[in-house]
Amino acid sequence: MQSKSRPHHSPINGQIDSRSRPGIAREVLGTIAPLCSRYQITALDEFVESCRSFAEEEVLNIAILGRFKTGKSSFLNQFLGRSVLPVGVIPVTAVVIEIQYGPQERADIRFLNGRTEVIPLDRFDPC
Ligand SMILES: Nc1nc2c(ncn2[C@@H]2O[C@H](COP(=O)(O)OP(=O)(O)OP(=O)(O)O)[C@@H](O)[C@H]2O)c(=O)[nH]1
Ligand SMILES: [Mg+2]
Repeated sequence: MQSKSRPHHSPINGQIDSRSRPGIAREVLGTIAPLCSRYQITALDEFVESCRSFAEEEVLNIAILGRFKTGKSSFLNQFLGRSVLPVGVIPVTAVVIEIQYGPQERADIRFLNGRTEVIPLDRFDPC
C-alpha cells in the first residue's frame, strides 16, 4: 500500500512534511550513516542497513502475522475500510495473502503448481 500523497512525520525534527518515505529514509541515512562510520557505532548497523534498503524501495510491505483466530482478517478489513477478507469463528485464512493497490479490483490466485488464475474479488475465498 502506498501513500505518497499523505504527509509524513520527519524522524529528525518531528515536523510534518510531504516528501516520500524513501526520501526521508535517504535523509536519515545521510545523517546517521556517516556518524556511525566515524564513531564506529556497530550497534546501529542493522538499522542503517534497513534504512539503506528502504531508501531504494518505493513500496513498503507490512506483514500481519499471528496465531489463528486472533483477528488478523478483521483488523485488515477495518484498516481497508471494507470487508475484503473473510472472517469466521473457525480457521478461515489458510494461505498467505498479499494486498496491494491496483487500478482494477481483482484477486490473482497462485497455485502451488505455478498456475495462476485471475478472478473478481467477490469470488475470492482463501479457505
Ligand atoms: N471480541 C472480539 N472479537 C474479535 C475481534 N476481532 C475479531 N474478532 C472475532 O474473532 C474471530 C476471528 O476473527 P478473524 O478476523 O477471522 O481472525 P483471523 O486471525 O483472521 O483468523 P484465521 O485467518 O482463520 O487464522 C471472528 O469471530 C471475529 O468476529 C475483536 O477485536 N474482539
Ligand atoms: Mg483470517
